[in-house]
Amino acid sequence: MAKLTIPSEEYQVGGHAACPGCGAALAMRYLLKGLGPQAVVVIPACCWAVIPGAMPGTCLRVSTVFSSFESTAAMASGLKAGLRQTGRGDVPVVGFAGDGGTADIGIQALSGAAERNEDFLYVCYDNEAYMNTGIQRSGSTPAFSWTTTTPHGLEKHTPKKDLPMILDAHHIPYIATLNPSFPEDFVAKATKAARFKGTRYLHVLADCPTGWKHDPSQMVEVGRLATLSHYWPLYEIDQGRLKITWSPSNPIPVEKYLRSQGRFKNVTPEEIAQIQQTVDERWHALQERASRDQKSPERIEVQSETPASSVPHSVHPVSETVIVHPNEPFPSR
Ligand SMILES: Cc1ncc(C[n+]2csc(CCOP(=O)(O)OP(=O)(O)O)c2C)c(N)n1
Ligand code: SF4
Ligand SMILES: [Mg+2]
Repeated sequence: MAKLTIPSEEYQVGGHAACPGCGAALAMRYLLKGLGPQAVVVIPACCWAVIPGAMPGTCLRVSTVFSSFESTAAMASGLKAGLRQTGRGDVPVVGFAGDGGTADIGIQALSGAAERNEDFLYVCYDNEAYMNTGIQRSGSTPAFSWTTTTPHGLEKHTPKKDLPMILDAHHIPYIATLNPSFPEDFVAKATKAARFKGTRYLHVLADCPTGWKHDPSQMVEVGRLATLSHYWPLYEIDQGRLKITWSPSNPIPVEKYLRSQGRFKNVTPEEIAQIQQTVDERWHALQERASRDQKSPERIEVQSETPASSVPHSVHPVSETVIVHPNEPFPSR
């Protein structure tokens, strides 16, 4: 049986204040495994502003700075500049924000920083609504999803913003989509992102059982359905070249993913067909781009410096924990 190849070190310890089954909590845990103990994390207003716990306690073993809702990328840029000026330019700076703080209120600071190619990693954990303030719709909420501001009968009809592609239009060195239900792909991308200089962007599916309305014990399984149905494709854009990093050999209908969550309980067969069509079109566009990019490696000129092979981040031993291939059922623990 395959061995887990993600690091065994933990930089997020027990006692966090997230709801049971919170995908955002798992996302931070895996991210820090990829980045190591040096990282300085900038967190705006969002669930993660409360998840670390009440001061002076914290579940994080890395330095954290809390920013205002809209200024994650601006604060990360300034922090990095300050570290450089004080001879600590090697310290990795990470912005870690929700979808509301990224797709909507923080997009101006992020776009400006990406255009300047500021040297930090930005991570959006996307639970597809403003969860911390009571499950309001964001620009990243998918069509036909229930939220408290899109109740039954008044659902959103437009698709979610395609944030990775918005960032791709800024020609930054590295962009990737991640899913905590695929831990090895997740940690590999976090580790890889740390090796670049310039602005890097990771877009993470972050299940929220509270807002998505399902049993918390199903969090990993719901995430698996997201990628198995192509709802949440796993890809990276490395210096302008798109590559699908994992794809299911037998994709499942998106209905299976939708039916796993109460927020989609009122979707009609026509709406499911519409969602399926959007998912299929996007998947085919990704496949076409991937095959084009593989043939034309120099197609896009990016603003990056060459990946810095010497950027310091901790080297992790391989864990002995057993993991199964993403296509196989999870073992009971
Ligand atoms: C300028 C400003 N507007 C509104 C708020 C209230 N607020 C705090 S957290 C939050 C929701 C954040 O949503 P998201 O970024 O998606 O993160 P999540 O709560 O889902 O983790 C809101 C609206 C605020 N703190 N500051
Ligand atoms: S509301 Fe959702 S995102 Fe926030 S802590 Fe709970 S499960 Fe996590
Ligand atoms: Mg959110």
